[in-house]
Amino acid sequence: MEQFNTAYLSIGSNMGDREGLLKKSIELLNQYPDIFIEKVSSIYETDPVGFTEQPLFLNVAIKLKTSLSPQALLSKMHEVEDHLDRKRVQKWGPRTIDLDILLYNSVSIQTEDLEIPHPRMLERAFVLIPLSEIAPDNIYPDQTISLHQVLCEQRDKEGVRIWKKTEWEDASVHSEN
Ligand code: PH2
Ligand code: MG
Ligand code: MG
Repeated sequence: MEQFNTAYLSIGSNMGDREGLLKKSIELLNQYPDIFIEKVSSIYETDPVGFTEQPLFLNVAIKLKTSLSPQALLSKMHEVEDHLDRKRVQKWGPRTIDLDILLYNSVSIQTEDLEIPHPRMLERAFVLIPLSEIAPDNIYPDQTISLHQVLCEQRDKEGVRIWKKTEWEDASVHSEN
């Protein structure tokens, strides 16, 4: 099957075996025949944003190719979250795993259960720092926005620390290149 769409995802975990859960979620996504993981950023340890009285997160960004529509991709992501025992207890509270679509080609979608680009991605260093490792600077659909520029203007960058430089092999997924 042709897998011609490109999506960028943000993944976070702040409960249990955080690194194991991040890696497992990437493996599970890659097992779908219509999802092909192409790049994985380093892992960052990040201060919680929003509701701050909760454990530190590990965050990564990934790039994937897919033949799935944004909605269909989202429902696979929910399957992976369910498989990894994600409980939706508290909005922005602690979670074993959280998978969010950041970008899908250069589409803009605003529906009740899905917004692309992710509505808060440009405000979040825990999203932008991993993302800018694996995505071109001008990836945002509005071509006047440079990720690098937005990142330079961020204030909470200290809250994002490199935790493990991920070699591609560590992610247990295969690369085309
Ligand atoms: N996710 C949130 C809220 N706050 N903070 C960090 N550092 N990392 C996250 O992934 C995160 C967060 C809601 O999804
Ligand atoms: Mg989220
Ligand atoms: Mg989410």
